[in-house]
Amino acid sequence: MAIDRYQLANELATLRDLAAERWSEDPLPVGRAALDRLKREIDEHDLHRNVAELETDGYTVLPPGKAGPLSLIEEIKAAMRRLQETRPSDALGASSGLGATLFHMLPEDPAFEQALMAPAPLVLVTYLLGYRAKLSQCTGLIKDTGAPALPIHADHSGKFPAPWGKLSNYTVVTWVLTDYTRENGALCVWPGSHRWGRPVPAEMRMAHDHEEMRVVEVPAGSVIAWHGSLWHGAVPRSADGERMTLVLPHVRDPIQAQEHFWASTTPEMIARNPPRFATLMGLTSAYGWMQDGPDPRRLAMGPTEGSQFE
Ligand SMILES: O=C(O)CCC(=O)C(=O)O
Repeated sequence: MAIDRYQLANELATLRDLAAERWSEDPLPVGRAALDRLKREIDEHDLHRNVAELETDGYTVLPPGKAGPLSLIEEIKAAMRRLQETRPSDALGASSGLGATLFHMLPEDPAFEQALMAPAPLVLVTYLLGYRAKLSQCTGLIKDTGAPALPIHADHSGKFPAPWGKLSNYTVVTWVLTDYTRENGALCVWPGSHRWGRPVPAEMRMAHDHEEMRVVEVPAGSVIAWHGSLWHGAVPRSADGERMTLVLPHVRDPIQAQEHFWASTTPEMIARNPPRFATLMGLTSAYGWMQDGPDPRRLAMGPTEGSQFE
């Protein structure tokens, strides 16, 4: 059965019209205005230390309660458990080091929208990727006892040719849903490695015990964000029970998102979220037209080359 391209273009145009209406309530800034608004938001959410850590270490941690209430953590976990019962979650196989994977969870429960729109992590996304950042994945990871180490890698690998420039083009926001400890199979990072702008060499991929690697031991409810060039992985899980994580990678506007969020966004989702939600879904991006061609309104919503924060 072929997709009806005229119907698809019409449905997409309807969603984009709604996105444009919401945009007009709070147009995303360009140039100096982008920098000024970002500074205000960093002040408002008291994120100066986190922004400094993104520069020096390439990652930062928001403590429990800063990104969202602990009740939201419980809602996210419950939604993931429901999905795990109804969906295959072994697409990548147990040996991948990612555990059971639940892809494209966003349209399945409003708790994921709340995590995506949580103001403090979103300021960190803006700092790394600009106001026009799009969501690239909404993925759940569930690791049980015996889950192997996740090899050390940088998220820019396999996406952008190296050497990488200093800007992040892909940034992960990770919601830690169960305590991260070494035994629980926590994330591990090589602080400062994002400044090298190069992939992890093959001989370092299993160097989880290297003296420069830091195991990120943080309690449930923490949120971790990192630069796309940061070398990171996860240590194996030896403890009983499960490690649960919500992973929200984002990309800069002209970069292809990994999941088709425009295809699963509903008018209700656009209506119940702040205007920026539609931008995160890719619905205000200039590109991705069909036979209707480029829309001058969406071209006008793009950056002006004035600032990396646009
Ligand atoms: O939490 C993990 O196991 C690591 C996830 C990861 O490497 C990533 O999201 O890029």
